[in-house]
Amino acid sequence: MKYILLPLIILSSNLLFGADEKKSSQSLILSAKADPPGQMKFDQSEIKAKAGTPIELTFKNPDLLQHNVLILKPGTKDKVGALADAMLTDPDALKKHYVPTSTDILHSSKLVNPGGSETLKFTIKEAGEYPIICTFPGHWRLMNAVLKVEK
Ligand SMILES: [Cu+2]
Repeated sequence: MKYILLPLIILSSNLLFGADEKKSSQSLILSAKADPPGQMKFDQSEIKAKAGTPIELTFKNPDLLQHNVLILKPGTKDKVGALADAMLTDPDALKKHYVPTSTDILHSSKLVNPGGSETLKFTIKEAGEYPIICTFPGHWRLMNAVLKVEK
């Protein structure tokens, strides 16, 4: 009987903790594809979140290339992508982590080195489809996904 009870207690406390955590924030994980390396893609094309609840988005980079991650206003992927392309001639691009200057960019990470990760914390109040792109030169056309925020 002892042997059966202990796992049950651990399991139920995990369930309670998990439920509690959901209310305060939602943890999302997005990764760069790394097998084979250099694909310039995210591992998911869509991630979902709830409007109004704090989001903790962890971006992992197991790839051999550097990548970043940007969350954009709905419908601005091509516009911000064009700004990312234009950074090729910006001498300060590396210093800026290849993040263009634009009010369409809601949140952005630094340039994440191979093997690194970064967690972005933010809240989105309005439901919608928010583009996620990497703005390292030449990546955004392939390296994009959608953060689908629902009510
Ligand atoms: Cu990239």
